[in-house]
Amino acid sequence: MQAMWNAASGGDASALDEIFASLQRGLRGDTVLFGELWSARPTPELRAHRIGLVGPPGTGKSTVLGHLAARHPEAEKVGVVSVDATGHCGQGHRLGDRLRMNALDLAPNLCVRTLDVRPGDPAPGLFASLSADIFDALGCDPIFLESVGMARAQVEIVRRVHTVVLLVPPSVEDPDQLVASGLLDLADLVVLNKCDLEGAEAVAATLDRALASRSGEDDPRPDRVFRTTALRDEGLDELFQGIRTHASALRADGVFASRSRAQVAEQLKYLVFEMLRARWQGDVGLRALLDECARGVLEGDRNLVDTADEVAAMVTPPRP
Ligand SMILES: Nc1nc2c(ncn2[C@@H]2O[C@H](COP(=O)(O)OP(=O)(O)OP(=O)(O)O)[C@@H](O)[C@H]2O)c(=O)[nH]1
Ligand SMILES: [Mg+2]
Repeated sequence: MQAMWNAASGGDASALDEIFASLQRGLRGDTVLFGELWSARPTPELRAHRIGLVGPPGTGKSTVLGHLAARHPEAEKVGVVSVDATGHCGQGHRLGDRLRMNALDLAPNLCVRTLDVRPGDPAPGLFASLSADIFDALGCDPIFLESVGMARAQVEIVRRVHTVVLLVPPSVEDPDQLVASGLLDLADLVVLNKCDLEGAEAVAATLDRALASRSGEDDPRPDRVFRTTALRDEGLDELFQGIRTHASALRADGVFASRSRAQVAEQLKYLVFEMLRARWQGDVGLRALLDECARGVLEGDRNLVDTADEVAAMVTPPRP
């Protein structure tokens, strides 16, 4: 395990593949392997600034990301986790990685992973945040989580990051509707990309008004939309700085740490539920009890909901 992590730290792509394969097996129930993989991480503490890039397909997220990553010096490793719900990366992760980062050649300091998430997959958000943990352990900072495709992937990402960047295209049908949808409230930074296209400034002005009205005195979120034309690398300096400023503001008032804790708590919650489920499924006594209770429900002697509540109380150890 240790050798695998060391090789991955040195840039060995097949060692990184092995780490991700072990994570996947871990998430499918091989908790022993998962535990070994996690305890062999070279740096167990989680430090990286996690940035979520969300927005409709084709808005320019990958293009923006490429330009932001290029602003980091070569000595700083930048992680990118793409959550792909479109099935584009079904031909192998590395081909998928390149497909999604077509905007720029992959810089040597960029660690990219595309997660192939199919509709019905149980925990895309958990998979994404544990993947970010892997890059964190390999020394990447910052780590971007980019959603591709369906809205669910976006919502999953929002809870796993410190800074949410929402990208909007000028073609957005009705900017007022976007404001009404509540999506703007989820975002820390809002970016209007493709400002070279017609009508961009009018959309930007509507978004500016919405952002000005959402922010209170202590709100670290910028009250103006960032205007970028990623195709020509315009406006990216301001966005790069805006993201840094947001991270500093979060760190200054302790929100960074509380968001980090919330991310780990979310992971823990899922794993605890999964472990309880696995334990209960193998518990012969519980199966017999359920069978007995089912008989009562079937015959009308027991109420379904009250019975579930009683069984839950029986299998949960009393509070100390
Ligand atoms: N006109 C214009 N086109 C842009 C700009 N930025 C990106 N594009 C183009 O928009 C298309 C989509 O860009 P991507 O960066 O792949 O967009 P994305 O949001 O990552 O797309 P998905 O990952 O499929 O959701 C590409 O053809 C880009 O060249 C821009 O500022 N102006
Ligand atoms: Mg993309």
